[in-house]
Amino acid sequence: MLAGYHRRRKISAFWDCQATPMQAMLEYESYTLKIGSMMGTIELYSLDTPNGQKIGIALEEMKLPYSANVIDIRQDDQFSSHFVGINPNSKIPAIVDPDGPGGKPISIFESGAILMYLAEKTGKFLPSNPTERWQTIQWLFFQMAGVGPMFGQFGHFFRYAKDKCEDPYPVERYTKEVLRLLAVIEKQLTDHKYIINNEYTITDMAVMPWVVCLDEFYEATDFLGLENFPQIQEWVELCLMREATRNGMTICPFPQLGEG
Ligand SMILES: N[C@@H](CCC(=O)N[C@@H](CS)C(=O)NCC(=O)O)C(=O)O
Repeated sequence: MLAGYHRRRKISAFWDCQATPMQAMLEYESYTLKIGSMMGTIELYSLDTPNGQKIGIALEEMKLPYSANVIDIRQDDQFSSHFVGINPNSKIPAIVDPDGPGGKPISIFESGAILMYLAEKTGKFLPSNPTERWQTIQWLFFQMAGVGPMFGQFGHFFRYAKDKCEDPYPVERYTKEVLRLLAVIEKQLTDHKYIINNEYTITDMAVMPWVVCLDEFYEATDFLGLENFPQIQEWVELCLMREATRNGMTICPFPQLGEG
């Protein structure tokens, strides 16, 4: 898988580049697509941000064959015509499954939809019991509509745009919302090992990278007082004890800037 990843990274550097020998590139693309579909290899287009990591975790946990393509959003790869053809919304992550419904290729964007698709495809990490299944979907939507957008805005104003905005209001507003959401998760985990009872599901895969991100990307551990959420800490450790989960978080690393 990683060999495929390195080979394709070289190609991705040429996307939208006028000087590219187009014929050779198209032949190469169609060759890798043919080989990929023969093997049922899922093409992942992503980067190791929290939204991207969710899908890496799912692919590794579900043991699906995949090929990882890094989309460097700092270099505007997400606006290349190739990627826009896969996700018209120009955001990572996205996948192309050559073996979709009816054996036909399908491309999917929005990390929550991808997680549900992969869970249905494999019959893993989305409980079959209807009550637990809907609880899983409910908490997945809670992540998609609440945790992701709110934590993301917090990180933007707290870390990345801190020199661009002197008004304290955005940090105050999003800090309050992040703490409120953390308290909701903390409560849910009080009598559950994972978010849905004792079962690791796509919802854990969706929420956990965002909690890790508060520390690793935003460096906000002390500011937010994350030690005040012991159930969350314990659950993050439990998730990270899973080798496939740890591996999945690193499959689309940020290229060093200046790297081809
Ligand atoms: N709701 C989307 C959010 C995707 C998203 O915001 N991706 C970010 C990286 S975490 C991105 O691609 N940003 C690039 C840009 O905004 O141009 C999902 O969960 O897939």
